[in-house]
Amino acid sequence: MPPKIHLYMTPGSVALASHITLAESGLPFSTTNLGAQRGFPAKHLPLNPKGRVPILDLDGNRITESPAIITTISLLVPEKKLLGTTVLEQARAHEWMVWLCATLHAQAFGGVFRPSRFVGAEEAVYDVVKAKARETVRECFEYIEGKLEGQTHAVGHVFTAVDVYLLVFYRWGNMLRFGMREHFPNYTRLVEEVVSRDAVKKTLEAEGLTPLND
Ligand SMILES: N[C@@H](CCC(=O)N[C@@H](CS)C(=O)NCC(=O)O)C(=O)O
Repeated sequence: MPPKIHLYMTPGSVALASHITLAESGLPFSTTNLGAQRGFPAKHLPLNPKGRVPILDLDGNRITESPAIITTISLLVPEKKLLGTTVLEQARAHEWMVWLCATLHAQAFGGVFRPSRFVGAEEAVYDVVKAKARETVRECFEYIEGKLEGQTHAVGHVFTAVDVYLLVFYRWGNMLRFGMREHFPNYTRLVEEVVSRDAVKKTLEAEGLTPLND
């Protein structure tokens, strides 16, 4: 019997990576939108005391943190090789995911979207924090662009869930007007291929999103 899987998410958030990975897995699952666009609703804190989406419920066990959720889904369908085939590819996939989660998401985008997490109520310096964070986002995009030079995908030469995780931040880059297509052609080529996949199209449609948010 397949596991009972439920994903708590919010459209367009980082939960999109877990949502698409579930769709790619072919496993049956259901979703609930927790409405965390402008902050995690306090009434849902019992689901995740850290106050974040995504949350994966697997047979009654709740799993948080995108890299852990994506790894869990990948382990449920080993034949799909959602995080690569060889030991080295899987190591690279985790290397990417940890960096995307801790540096690009939490540090860089965190500073742009939530400067209060860095300087508390010091509103007078929010713009300074945001400007520095935007610079860090750009540096991260440049790093990604360089890593994708001569590479069809983030890991090896085939699709992995890392490509989907990268799609989330490309869409945010367009939202923040980073000129993604103009400045990051390798990154653009990758995400254009990602959004042509059936599972990705289906998930974007289910979340009510345009593919690249441009
Ligand atoms: N480290 C977590 C971070 C998740 C996260 O920051 N989610 C955001 C949406 S993109 C959220 O729930 N924000 C609610 C809030 O900041 O109050 C992960 O990678 O899953």
